[in-house]
Amino acid sequence: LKVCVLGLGYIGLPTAAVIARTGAKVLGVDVHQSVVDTVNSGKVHIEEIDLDGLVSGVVARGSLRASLNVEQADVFVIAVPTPFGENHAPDIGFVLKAATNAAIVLKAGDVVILESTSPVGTTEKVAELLASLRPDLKIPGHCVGVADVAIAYCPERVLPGRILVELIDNDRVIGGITPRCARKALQFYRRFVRGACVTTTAKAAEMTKLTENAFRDVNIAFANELSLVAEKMGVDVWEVIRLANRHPRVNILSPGPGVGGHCIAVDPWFLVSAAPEQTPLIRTAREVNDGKTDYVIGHAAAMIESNPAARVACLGLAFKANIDDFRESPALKVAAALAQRFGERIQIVEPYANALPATFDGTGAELIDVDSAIESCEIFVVLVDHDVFKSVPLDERADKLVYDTRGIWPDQPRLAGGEPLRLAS
Ligand code: SAJ
Repeated sequence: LKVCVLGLGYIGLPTAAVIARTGAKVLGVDVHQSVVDTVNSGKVHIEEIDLDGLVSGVVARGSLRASLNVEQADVFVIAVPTPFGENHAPDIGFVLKAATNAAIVLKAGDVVILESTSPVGTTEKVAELLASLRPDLKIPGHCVGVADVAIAYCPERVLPGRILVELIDNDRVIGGITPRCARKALQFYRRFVRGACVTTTAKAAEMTKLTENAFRDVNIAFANELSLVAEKMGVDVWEVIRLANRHPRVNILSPGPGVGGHCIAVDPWFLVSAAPEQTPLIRTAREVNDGKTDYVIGHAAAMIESNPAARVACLGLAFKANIDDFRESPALKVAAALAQRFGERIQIVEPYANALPATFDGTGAELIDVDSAIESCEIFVVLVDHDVFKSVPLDERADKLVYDTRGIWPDQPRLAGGEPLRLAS
């Protein structure tokens, strides 16, 4: 079996490597020469647990290679980005470009699968495009009788940090332009997926993916809203959530400094932009989560202003715990805003960074380690729940003024009535 994976990013590269491990001959295609060169040398350009070993193995065996150009294959997997542009409208330009490239080499019997998170209807647009580019082929949805190729949508659902495990173990939703397309795509996923593979229509599969991430966003927004209410009431929100979650049908997520990453903070907008009138809840959840970041900036700034002599440690820049991914990170946004405003009073602790990102240039903020922060800083703003932060014992931080946006230190002393604003001495 020959497989061509278009897009060698966070999803495409692990997917290509996992398929190559099954013995298929995989060509990974990317628009960046540097990515192509890195993969061909058996290395990886992204951080993901165990990915480097897997890629070097399959490249050395000749099962995976990379190129700038698409070649003939039996299965095409499109895993390119779908960013959003002006007014949160999704941009499927990269998907259409990838499909256009595949169209050149497409032949009867091939399967084309879109994995990129996409607005509902995108797979049908891909079919339409292929029909217009290849009038010599019978394209599903655009022909009578049995089509020459199969076209399906199968969203990725993997969690960064667990990608290689979840690619195999998670259930997959496979949506075909026709039921026959879904069955063809199913045969392909059965090669490497241990989870259940369920088939449906392309549109239902597209909406399912968006729904999963919107569900999580709405639930995080609920937790973030609760954190504001609890603060106003002078109640510990973490305590309330812990207690409420003892109810058998309640499962509240964790508040934080906002929602980051490239999925949960983006995908709900695909639903909102497609059906603005029908999505007040999903839109508001997005606004609540983005608003929480601004709230945290304001609250931390007030603490810092009230203690003009204190030095401040911002703990974490990553968009979530125990990863080195800083894209769309609310922690980074908060730390950068504080550094812009308070300059060299701000120290950054991020064990997953070798240097501070460029947004800190000229602010005077410095990257330090946890021990230096404990020695030199009086105010701690906890922005990421990295395990290394959680393990700092109370006796090393009892005298600190702490703004813990992630609730990692439930034993931290608090003044009655909520967060203390001023250092005792
Ligand atoms: N977060 C909270 N509170 C929580 C949970 C998360 O504030 O209780 C924050 C995180 O700190 C982070 C953001 O939300 O900033 C997103 O983190 P996440 O762990 O919820 O999700 P991602 O973006 O790493 O991955 C999600 C996953 N989707 C779901 O869980 C429904 C993953 O399965 C998807 O494959 C991925 O999006 C994707 O690519 O769409």
